[in-house]
Amino acid sequence: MTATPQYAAPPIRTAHLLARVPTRRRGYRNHRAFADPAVTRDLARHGYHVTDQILDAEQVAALLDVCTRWEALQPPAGDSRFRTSYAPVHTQSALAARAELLDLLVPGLRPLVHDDTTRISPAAIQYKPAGPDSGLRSHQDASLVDERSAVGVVAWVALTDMTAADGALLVLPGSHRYGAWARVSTTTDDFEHLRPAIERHSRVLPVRAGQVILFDNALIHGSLVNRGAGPRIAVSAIITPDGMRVTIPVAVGDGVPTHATLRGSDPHRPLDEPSPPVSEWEDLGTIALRPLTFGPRGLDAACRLHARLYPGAPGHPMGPGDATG
Ligand SMILES: O=C(O)CCC(=O)C(=O)O
Repeated sequence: MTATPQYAAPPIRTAHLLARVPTRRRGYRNHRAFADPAVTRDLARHGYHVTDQILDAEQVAALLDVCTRWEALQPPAGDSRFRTSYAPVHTQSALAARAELLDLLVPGLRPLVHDDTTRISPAAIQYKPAGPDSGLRSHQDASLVDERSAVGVVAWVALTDMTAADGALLVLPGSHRYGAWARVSTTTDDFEHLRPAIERHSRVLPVRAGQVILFDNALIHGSLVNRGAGPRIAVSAIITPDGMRVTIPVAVGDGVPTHATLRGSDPHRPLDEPSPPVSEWEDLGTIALRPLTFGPRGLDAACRLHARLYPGAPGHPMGPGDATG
């Protein structure tokens, strides 16, 4: 028998979701990050924004070359599971890829942001082979900043054209509003019992190579099985307020985490120096995580309320052949 986790913080219930749907995240007012006000408006409203073409064909080709060389260095895989250079991040090939993303991707994304207020850090290659295991279940990424007053945004850049059939990104509009709780990095099955509700309300985001999807770090997201003929390839970067340290909660103990150690990066570390492993970042103390006790009906109600208050979320619903796994 497994012990019941002892949480030290009150649970997140349906009432939290419903109260948060109409509440704007303060970070979008506190930080002037994006050059185009439509980007901030969509991020604040829905939790994501799909840009027009940002990278040109030459930039896309150069980044594809980085991804292809990284992939060739990976141990052979016997399945079609999603692969990222983020984990493990300290291999030689991941460090080399990160350095190249810094040179090639970060300058390409600069036109999107106000340079004087915003830091863009290279993150990872997101490589999805074609095949039945390639879906990525909906999840949240670890929080990167204190989301009560700030926002962290992922810039996810398509390097191949993609429709639902090629493993496009899937996002749950509005989930960044009620989902801004302290989160550890995990793609465990926290949301498995919510999957039908998540997928009913999620939007598929088809894009062409060179387009960028900006999404709030709290957004519930995943990606579809790649039913195409070749790999679906993307790269990502992290956008945070300049001068603000990145803070990542790292789970304490085994099993379902109830607490996390908050680890803080050095905000003055130059971007061209590789970051040490998160376990070596400054220990900022222990924080309590909150159990998620809402069920599919609560999530369903929050999604319906969001759609009523903020209609027109970009993207289209999942089709009958689309799956995350
Ligand atoms: O590239 C994908 O398919 C998923 C990306 C993702 O989940 C992430 O960047 O956190």
